[in-house]
Amino acid sequence: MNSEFAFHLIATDGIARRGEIAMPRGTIRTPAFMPVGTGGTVKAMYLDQVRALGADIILGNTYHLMLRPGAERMARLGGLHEFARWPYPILTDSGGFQVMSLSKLRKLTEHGVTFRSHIDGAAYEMTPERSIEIQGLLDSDIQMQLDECTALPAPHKEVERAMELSLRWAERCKAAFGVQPGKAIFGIVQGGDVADLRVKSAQALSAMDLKGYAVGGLAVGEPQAVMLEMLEITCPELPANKPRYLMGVGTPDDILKSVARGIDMFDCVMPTRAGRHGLAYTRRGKVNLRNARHADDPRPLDEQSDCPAARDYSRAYLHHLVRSQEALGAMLLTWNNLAYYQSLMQDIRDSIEKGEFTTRAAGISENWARGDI
Ligand code: PRF
Repeated sequence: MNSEFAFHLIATDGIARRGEIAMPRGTIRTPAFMPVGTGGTVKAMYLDQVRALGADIILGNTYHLMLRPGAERMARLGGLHEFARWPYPILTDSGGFQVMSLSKLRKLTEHGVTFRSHIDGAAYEMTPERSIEIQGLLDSDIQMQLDECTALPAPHKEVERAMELSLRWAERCKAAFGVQPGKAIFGIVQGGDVADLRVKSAQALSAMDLKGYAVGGLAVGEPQAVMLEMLEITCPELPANKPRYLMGVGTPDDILKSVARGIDMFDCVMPTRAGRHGLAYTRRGKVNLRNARHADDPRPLDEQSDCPAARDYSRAYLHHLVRSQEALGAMLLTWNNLAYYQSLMQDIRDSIEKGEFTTRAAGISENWARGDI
């Protein structure tokens, strides 16, 4: 445990990095996958289970929590850790991305963004200062700057405007955050699919000397090759001694390829959302449990897994639960999927330490390509 936020590298293997972020509420082993706990819950999971799978940190969303139950109420109730019974680190997204994707009647100015709640239509204003204030009321350990993420494809001028605005908002968020040794604020690189804009954004943010950096504005409609090219351009511009977080990514293949390009942290709704839709992630790829071919299959998803959901229940039973829309179906598949993602990250961390990341990544991909058996 550390009284201050401190990142250090334990090993590197090519560009891949194995590190550790020490914080007052716990240590985050990187590369890390952060399960998404949007509204104070990792859907269909007990947080004790999430912890037991090896998650060192979870993600919460400013946008959802400000609307319901409300940031000031959360603060009165002792903050998000106390509210949700998760005493370990929490990273919160700043709200801009969700305002743009979920709310109605948005109006964006230099000052901030006004919008109507997707829940009851009530009017709100989000500014860089308010976003940091809310993340403080939630008692978030790693806070994200307010940014504007441009969906791709987009005109160059539009990508440039949003990137420049995000830089000015980063300065305002940094000022609003002030000095909090045990906590961190991360900047977010924008710049769409334009190499020059990515470089400019990464350099300007690096000069602000924030405690970590996210790469935003990717996995928003562009091909994977474009995302990887942007990482190849962006990561070398970021300081080597600070953590790098790729927001909202991704598939196991995206994660392997992004670690190979220098990314340390990930979050994605994929394992949790897929679990609620009858999809299982396994060493041998994705299995759609809705499919009739599982109706008579007594085999578990993965007899070698440590996770009871993967090891102890038949595919026939999981198929039955999914088809009957039973809550337990979503619970077991989410458990299985998060177990798979956390074991993937453990595998990645171990292989970087051994200097075997490239070979191991190829092996994981090969097992996926071979498919379900
Ligand atoms: N900005 C913020 N949150 C995000 C993104 C972003 O660009 C993305 C893009 N993949 C996911 N979540 N603030």
